[in-house]
Amino acid sequence: MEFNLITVMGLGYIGLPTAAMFASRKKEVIGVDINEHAVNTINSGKIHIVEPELDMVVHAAVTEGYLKATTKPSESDAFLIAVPTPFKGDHEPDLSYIKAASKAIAPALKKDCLVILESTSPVGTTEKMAAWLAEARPDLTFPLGGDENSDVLIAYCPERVLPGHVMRELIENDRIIGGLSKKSSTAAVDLYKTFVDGECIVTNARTAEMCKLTENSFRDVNIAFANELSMICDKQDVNVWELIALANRHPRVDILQPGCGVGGHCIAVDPWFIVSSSPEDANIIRMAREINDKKPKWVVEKANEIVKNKLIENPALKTEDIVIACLGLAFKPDIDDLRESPALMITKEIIEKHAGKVIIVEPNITKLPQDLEGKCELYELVPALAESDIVVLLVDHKGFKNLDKSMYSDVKVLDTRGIW
Ligand code: SAJ
Repeated sequence: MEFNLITVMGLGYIGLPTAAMFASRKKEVIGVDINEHAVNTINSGKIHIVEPELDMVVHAAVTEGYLKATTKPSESDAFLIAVPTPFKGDHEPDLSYIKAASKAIAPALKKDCLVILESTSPVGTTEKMAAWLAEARPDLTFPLGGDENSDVLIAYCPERVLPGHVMRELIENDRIIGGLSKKSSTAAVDLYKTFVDGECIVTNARTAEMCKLTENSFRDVNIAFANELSMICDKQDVNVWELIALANRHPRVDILQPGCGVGGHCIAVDPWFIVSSSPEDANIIRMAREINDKKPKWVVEKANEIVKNKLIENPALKTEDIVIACLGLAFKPDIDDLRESPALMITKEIIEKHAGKVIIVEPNITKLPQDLEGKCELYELVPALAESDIVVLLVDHKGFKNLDKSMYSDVKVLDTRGIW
């Protein structure tokens, strides 16, 4: 099938790169977002998020007239929904953004158009979306129950790109495509082949939904294993990083790296979608979430212990004399994204608990987040190491690696990433 006019609902970390990618292949693309600031920024050829190479591709697409942003969808050959699916207070998935996007596109649907859901979703969401669309458009037929002759085609195709490498991974990664009918899957493959060099593998929608949740849960469980090991090894006086490097020499062992916790909008969220739909059976998956969520508290306690030990070693010292430097605020290395960052959580806790000065080093930002202003100071690495008594290394940013040991020989180090 040929798709010349494509609408992308949601212009965030996934929607905007995807829209730009179609536009770079000379497809006419309409990007829709409820955030007017994002819409205006994109229409001026700029971007409102940080992702390497995205700015160039968006600028070219807008300048050449292939990409336009707006707040309301209109008729299209294909609609892609890439809106957030957060969870609510009780870890239940919040599908309200998908429902709102479905309602918004319903009036613009026409015979033979294709609707694709890309948002990470609990199993059964694509069927729900089809039912919402069917309710809004009784004049059209939908592939509910696998109808191969439906007017509208519907498929689920999860995004699986790694922040920081989105533009490359969008092209290279394989895609899992789960149509509600075979015809829907074939149409979705045709659409993605516009820019995807990886394989487009067809399955049903429920399996595709579960596949995305499984990928991120797999990583979460594996990180939890490493984090649990790190806490065990701390008590047993074993260097966990040496241990993991040695165990990984076994041909069938491949342990991930412990850290200060698991952050971001994906790995720390998606496993809960499995837990909330199968609470009786999803034991390892739930426990992994709990272990990874516990790790930041463990780091704060360790930092506290170091302060206490310093005071015992030197009774003349007062808590307020001790300077703590927190290295890294981002949720992972070499990005500026502080959303759901365990490093940020830990830093805030340390600031709250510690009576002395707290210094922050985060080379990827130029200004402290508003709620930290006045409570701590943003430093460059070298003066931070010179001024502090305790260093809590939270993120393995490039700039923190391969330092000369003499730079931190006088400070007590809590290295949560094992790079020092
Ligand atoms: N982390 C560790 N130890 C490790 C690896 C990661 O502590 O060995 C931590 C990171 O520091 C970070 C968190 O885990 O706080 C998540 O980082 P990440 O790089 O593992 O993943 P994300 O959240 O940036 O992207 C993930 C990817 N999923 C998988 O690798 C299975 C990406 O491919 C998905 O597209 C993305 O989630 C998503 O959007 O779902």
